[in-house]
Amino acid sequence: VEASIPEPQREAWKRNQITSFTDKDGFEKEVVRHVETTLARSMFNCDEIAAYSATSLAFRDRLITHWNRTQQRQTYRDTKRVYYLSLEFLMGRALDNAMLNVGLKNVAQDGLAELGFRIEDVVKQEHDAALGNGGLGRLAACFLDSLATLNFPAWGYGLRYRYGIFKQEIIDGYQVEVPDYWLDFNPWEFPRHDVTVDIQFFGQVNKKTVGGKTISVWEAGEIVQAVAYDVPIPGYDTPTTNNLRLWSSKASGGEFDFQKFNSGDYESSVADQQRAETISAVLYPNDNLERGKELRLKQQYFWVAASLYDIVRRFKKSRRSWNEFPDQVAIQLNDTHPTLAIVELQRILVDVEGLEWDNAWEIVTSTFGYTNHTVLPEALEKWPVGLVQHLLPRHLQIIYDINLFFLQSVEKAFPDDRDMLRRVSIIEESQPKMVRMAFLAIVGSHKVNGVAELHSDLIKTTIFKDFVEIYGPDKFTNVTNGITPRRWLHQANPRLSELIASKCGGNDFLKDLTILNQLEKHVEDKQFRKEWAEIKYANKVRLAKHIKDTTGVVVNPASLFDVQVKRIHEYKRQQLNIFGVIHRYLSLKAMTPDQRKKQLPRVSIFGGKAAPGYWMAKQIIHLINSVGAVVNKDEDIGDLLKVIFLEDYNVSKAEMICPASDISEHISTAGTEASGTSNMKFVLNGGLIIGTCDGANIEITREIGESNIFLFGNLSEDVEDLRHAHTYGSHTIDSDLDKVFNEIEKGTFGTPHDFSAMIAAVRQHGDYYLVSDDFHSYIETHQLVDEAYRNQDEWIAKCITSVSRMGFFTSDRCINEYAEEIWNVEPLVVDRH
Ligand code: Z15
Repeated sequence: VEASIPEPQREAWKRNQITSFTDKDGFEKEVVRHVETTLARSMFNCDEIAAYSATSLAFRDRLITHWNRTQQRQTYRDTKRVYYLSLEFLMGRALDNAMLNVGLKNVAQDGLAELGFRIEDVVKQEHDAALGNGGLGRLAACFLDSLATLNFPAWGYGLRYRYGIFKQEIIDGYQVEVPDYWLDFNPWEFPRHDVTVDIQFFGQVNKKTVGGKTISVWEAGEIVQAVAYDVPIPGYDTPTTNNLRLWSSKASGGEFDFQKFNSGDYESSVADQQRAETISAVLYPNDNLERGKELRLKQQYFWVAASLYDIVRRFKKSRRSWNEFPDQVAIQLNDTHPTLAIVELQRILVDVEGLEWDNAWEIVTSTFGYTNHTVLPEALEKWPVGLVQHLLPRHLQIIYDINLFFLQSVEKAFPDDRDMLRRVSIIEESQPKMVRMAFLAIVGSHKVNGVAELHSDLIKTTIFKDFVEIYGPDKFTNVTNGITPRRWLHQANPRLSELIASKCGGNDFLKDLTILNQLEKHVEDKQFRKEWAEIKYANKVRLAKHIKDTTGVVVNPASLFDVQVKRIHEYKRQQLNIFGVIHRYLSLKAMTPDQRKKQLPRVSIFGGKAAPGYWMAKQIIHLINSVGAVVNKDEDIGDLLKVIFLEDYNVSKAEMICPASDISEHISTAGTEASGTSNMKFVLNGGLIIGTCDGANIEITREIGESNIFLFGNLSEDVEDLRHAHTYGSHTIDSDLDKVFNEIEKGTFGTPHDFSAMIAAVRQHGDYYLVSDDFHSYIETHQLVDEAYRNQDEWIAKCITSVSRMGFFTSDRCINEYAEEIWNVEPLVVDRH
């Protein structure tokens, strides 16, 4: 690597190489230096925020030297790289993670203590980086952690939103959205004002003849500049530090359009600037829903075009032939949001680089892989042809050509099936015509994967059935999701991690999670069970304190903590949960005081954001809060039932909540939740699950054993028939659920009219999510949970056994599967310095 520096200067550079701190004294020096110089404050004026900032800067400096070495090594070796394109990266906090991954948290803890700070308080000063909605964005963040930990040469590419997912406040029981301005001070990013790309929009396509060849030239109507911001991603216990590159938009040609400015058109030059900055201003707050807004399409193209320009520029440095592109570059599309990358690469190769169409297309399809994350029809992206034509005129032409060649090949293979062409066409012949992005992603990729076994089977037999016939089954594969045990066990639950390490021969399990299976031989160890139970209890005490501080409600940590935290969505069925809670409340109310004394106390904990435009989801939040308001002050009930809605659920709250759960709810209508990943987080933290046979719940059951999970409800294969029966047969509602509805309608939980739509969805509108069909089984299964929890010793044994069998669900395993089956890339280990 050093050979790239000219001989005469090499010695001076080497002599002055930065050495990062390794001990407490070195760390303290760095903190004090940053407080005094970078932050221009003094020791008399250093509060917790300054201590957080200086600590972060000290670690950032350290990461960036590792980052430099990692990048140099990757460039020098010129191996194949992976590019993970995702519109969302739900990173959470960086400092705690950086300290643990680098292995210097203890050093920082001691150093901060000497300087007068508690590390827990310092860490809490950090604002979550919340550039994502839910599971999809958090998966991308876990993947970055695993890619770095496993030493893969990999980059993430995303958008640097000025506003991430909104902050949720609960006012009078309703969700209120507050903007999340998080960039005030962010020590974790490096602006690269020298890494910019001009991105064009609108305009028209002209034909030009160059050397007897006709080429298409896209003349821009608007140009916006993309500026790179780099976020270092440290691997755990390795010097590898990868890069997440986020693009920010600004007006091209400096602050203003000087021509307009000088000619006196000040207002319009300011307006141009604002229009440019709007592109990366805000994350769309919908999870599992696409609304087809022009600005969203602009975001997608802006990000994809800047990323591809960057990737191609890097490839060109190695002066290889274009046919080697897929040997050097693997691009993974996280859902269909970056699908335009397929079209953009084809455009670059054909229009700019002058390759023949077929040659270019071979390169393109060998480069891309596409991950599907949902079968919900409302989440599948479709863009009106007219909008694409207007914004990206050349891309629409290319899409039409891709479709033409694709349909010609289909016609050849299936000459008698006219309807097949209509069904698989990338262009839906509707009014207006639409571009089907998932179909474009399939046609332009060499592999398509789902995110859990059931989900991967479902896409093959339902939404992508025809494509399995066309391409054969091998193009479609499964990579079951996973989570990083570094953040979700070691960081979130340090005491449990330490206890596990003491039984598993140290911290190696954090890099090879299958080592957890060594816990199983200790299940019978009484002392071990006791320590395990104590840790769970302490985690519950911490959550109880948070509940008291944020809601004023006092909960008893000895109660069973029953948790459902995730985005609020009808398919995830928080309504089933709250109806179940009401059923429990009514049962308790109907008991004599003596009977009540025998009941198990429970705390039902909810959390999650509703998309601002999702009215029904907001009604569900309101019902949960309304039930809480009644139940929590009912003196007949006392500790037997509390209902809590935790405000502003996010990654850092999840890190506190997961370790404190006894049972968590993953109760989506069968066939609707592609995978789910919080199910894995809860089990890994020693909690059990109540869930449906859906997504990764099925594989969790296979791994941990049926006796360690509470499954209920109808199966995915029966859903269609049940829905049909609701609509065309006579639809009778479960009698217990009917009583719940009647109670709501009596006004027990406030103005009944507020909740009439939720009830009508079940009674009158076909109960699409099968709430009534699954209600009885749900209630019965909760009774089994109560009974099981009474036997604490057995319960703890189930928890330990489950954790010991969770090795499969590390995102390290996923990344290795992607690397082998889809990307064909190998790790590149960087020397330790
Ligand atoms: C999202 O968070 C998920 C899928 C989507 O299509 C969109 Cl737009 C957002 C989630 C799935 O709902 C969840 O089941 C899965 O675990 C997660 O993606 C990661 O694959």
